[in-house]
Amino acid sequence: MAANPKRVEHQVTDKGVVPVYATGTVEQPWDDYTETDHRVWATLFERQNALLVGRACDEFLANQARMGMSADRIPKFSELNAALAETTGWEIVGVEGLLPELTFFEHLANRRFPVTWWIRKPEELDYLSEPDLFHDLFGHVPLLMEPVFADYMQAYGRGGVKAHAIGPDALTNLTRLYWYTVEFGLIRQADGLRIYGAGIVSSKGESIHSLESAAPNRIGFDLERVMRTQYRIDTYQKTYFVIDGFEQLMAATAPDFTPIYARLADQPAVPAGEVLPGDRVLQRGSGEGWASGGDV
Ligand code: HBI
Ligand code: FE
Repeated sequence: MAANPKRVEHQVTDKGVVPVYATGTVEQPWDDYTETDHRVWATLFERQNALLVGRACDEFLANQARMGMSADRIPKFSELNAALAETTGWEIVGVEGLLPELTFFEHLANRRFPVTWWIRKPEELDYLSEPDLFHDLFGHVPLLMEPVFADYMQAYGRGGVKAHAIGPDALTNLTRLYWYTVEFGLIRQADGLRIYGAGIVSSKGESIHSLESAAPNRIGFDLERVMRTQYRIDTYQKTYFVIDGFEQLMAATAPDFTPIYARLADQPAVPAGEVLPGDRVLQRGSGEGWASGGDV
């Protein structure tokens, strides 16, 4: 059994004490995965794909198939890297788990996506405290085959390196953008709303909740609104932001963020469940089941 890596240190952040792993990359120990590891992958893969037809955006499912991901076995990073190399030039690198922010940004800025090498245990199927192989590989990697989204991810990494030099408030603004797009973003297709966020597509409950529940707000994407908005790390999101296409997301985030950070510094953060007068409201949530405290 591929044991979970030893945690090398912990970082005190505004989200509490989080484990921070070594910053190095590791080879995927594919031969060490056990039948249990492969069965966890197969169970999650089959369950999610059954849910995601009609819920995930077209690009997600098409690229998952195109790169040859299946339920049979945990995919080999080397095989997926061959598909990525000939489409968008992205590369999967194995890591122990969460990386220091700057290290993470530097990988993205160089078209490297860090994927945790170990997969959750059978008893952790539905909840995990940190990203594992299934979240990273199943959730994040297929869209790295989509050229415009691949460009967005690299631009995000470059922005992260710059934000890291500016200071913690800029980093907070930028992390919110990552959270409400890369992790929990929704996209409008001709045939309706679909999911593109990795945190949603890798979660059984949130794949349904994000599109079909009356509880959350669904609001049209606006860059500065998103960068001001707090989010949830322990429950479903209270608000989902909707883009009209990956081109819109890329265009919206093309300008230099420095003046935006300066403008946002004078504005209060927006609580996760709030609706503002200028919002393009697709659904004003009922708020049913919302936890009162805990926005970060
Ligand atoms: N490290 N391996 C890994 N994966 C992530 O998604 C990740 C990270 N470190 C920091 C981080 N994400 C977030 O804080 C980003 O918003 C930077
Ligand atoms: Fe993620």
